[in-house]
Amino acid sequence: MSEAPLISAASTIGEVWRHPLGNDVVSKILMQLGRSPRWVTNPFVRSIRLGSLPRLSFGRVSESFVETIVQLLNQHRDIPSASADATTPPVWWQSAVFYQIYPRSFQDSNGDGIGDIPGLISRLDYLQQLGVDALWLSPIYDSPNDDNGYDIRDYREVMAEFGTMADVEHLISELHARDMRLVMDLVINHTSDEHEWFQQALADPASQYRDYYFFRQGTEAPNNWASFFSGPAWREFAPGDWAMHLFSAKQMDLNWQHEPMRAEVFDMVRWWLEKGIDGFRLDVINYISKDPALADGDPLVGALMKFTGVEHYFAGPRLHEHLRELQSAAFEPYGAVSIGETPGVGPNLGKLLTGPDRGELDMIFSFDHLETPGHTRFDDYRYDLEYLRAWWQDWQLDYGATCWPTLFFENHDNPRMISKVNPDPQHRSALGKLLAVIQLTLRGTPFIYQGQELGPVNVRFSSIADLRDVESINKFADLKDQDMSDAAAFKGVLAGSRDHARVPVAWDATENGGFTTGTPWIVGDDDYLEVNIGAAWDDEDSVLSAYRTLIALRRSRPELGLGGIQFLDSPAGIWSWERTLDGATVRVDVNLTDVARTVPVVPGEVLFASGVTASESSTTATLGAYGARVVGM
Ligand code: TEU
Ligand code: CA
Repeated sequence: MSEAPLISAASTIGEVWRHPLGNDVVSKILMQLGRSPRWVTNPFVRSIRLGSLPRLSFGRVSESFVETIVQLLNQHRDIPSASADATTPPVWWQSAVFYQIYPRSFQDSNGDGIGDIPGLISRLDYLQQLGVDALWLSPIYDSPNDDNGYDIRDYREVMAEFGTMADVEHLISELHARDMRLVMDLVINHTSDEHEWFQQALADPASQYRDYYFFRQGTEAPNNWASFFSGPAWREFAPGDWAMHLFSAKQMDLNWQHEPMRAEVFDMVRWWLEKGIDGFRLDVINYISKDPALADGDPLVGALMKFTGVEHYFAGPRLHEHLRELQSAAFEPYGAVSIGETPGVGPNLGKLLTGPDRGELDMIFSFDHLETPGHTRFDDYRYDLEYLRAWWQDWQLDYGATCWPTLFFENHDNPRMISKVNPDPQHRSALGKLLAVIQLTLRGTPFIYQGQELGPVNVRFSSIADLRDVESINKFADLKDQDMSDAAAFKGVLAGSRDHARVPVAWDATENGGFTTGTPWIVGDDDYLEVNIGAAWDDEDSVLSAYRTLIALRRSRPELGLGGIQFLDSPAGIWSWERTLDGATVRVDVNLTDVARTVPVVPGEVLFASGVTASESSTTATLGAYGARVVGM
């Protein structure tokens, strides 16, 4: 593996731009600022030396910022390999279609208003008939549910509300009996503060478990890092005794520098893989290596990235080492798939995490396509699909040349995509089908989030009392502390609340959408009366039927799975590509806008069409607002 030149204060911005991680970091900063790369690639700026930035910026760029960038880039000097290992045989997860289950809201079986494993098992026939190949199951381990299971109290016990270990083993066998697979969620960046390890560390400062976490002593927090869920990333458990939590105050970060902790994690992973599950999605896995100095976060980086301190852990010094150890100690022996959730990771670091020659992860979820430049999830704005085109086309051709992309618009952490693009109800169905076509015909592995197949929209929550998510509730309290009114604080949370995706799945038009006979743990609105799986299943024109058709197409047309991809020149607002394998070609044309546009008629069999009408001339067709067409050539 060749290495990028060492970076120093004497390095120019141009040299940083040519550094793999440097390019990712500068691109991310430009994206946050909503600026073009020309801002840094022009001859003047690219010749500026890092060490001159504090002076040229009149101190806005600090010396510590320069030191942090230099250190970060020199910790990741590997240059991603430019050639895919063509001999790598295709693996199941490349052509599979995944479906993410948030079990708390999928199907309740015992009337307590909380989804559970038996309820999920009762819906496996539906998932098999929809055509999905594998499930990603959000955490089901014992947890106090401060963050709905992402705060694990016991990795080897099943959360009581979800059922028993026997239920989980039954789920595994039922899935395998249907030739489907199970990927579970693994949260090993942190545990609940109620985990035995943490409790022992609290009870006895001389405990062996003390070094499993980041405990520090002092009269104030050890540094200025911010939590993703508001407030500082440190909690004072006893006077002068602090522990780190990047997320909620009950999610305590594990110290991956400590080998005995790593060994226990690897043992637990093997224990689950021994039960026959097929792999894991790894929660915020790029955060596990913290810069040992735990230095203060740079104020400018904190302002840009919204979370002070993130530069000291989003890609820490031993990240690759830890991932290789996890892979070789736990995943490789079982041939298990590893899917990293990697917030903030760009294409070049992504290649270093998933390159076939790296031995670290198989796939990653990067999130930079989910918000357009200059926006955060909590901004109420209209998402321009032209940005999706630019960002994903680049990832498909650059990252995708040697690594295997993931394709998703939604998950349990994000509001519904249709509402971000265009909340006008007249476009809901067309937009739902458009997103399905994009997600299921680009190159990579699609991850459909539960309910997405209905063409869902955000929930008409009316007040903070309707919300359950710790991130939303903490953010509301934060805004209230800034003297906002309840209404203004709620407005500041609503657009980005993760609860839009966490209301129960709408199975039918009966009470609670058939999710529960009890009182749901979270209540959505009455959208389920019109839009639900039972009604949509029998409606050939529904978004669900589009998903079912397109998933079946991926099976009948291998070029949509492992095939190559070529993007075609197309008129404004139209995005076109071809997928090819062994001489077979599928062409896709989509209209990214809410106005009708013409596309050329192409010879072949129309495999899917949404909003397509013939036009006067025999050589062109019309794609209506958010229309889409898939042709087998
Ligand atoms: O999410 C981490 C993550 O990237 C998002 O939570 C994001 O950081 C957050 O919404 C702030 O914008 C994973 C899980 O998917 C999420 O559900 C958990 O809350 C989080 O980690 C902590 O485990
Ligand atoms: Ca239940």
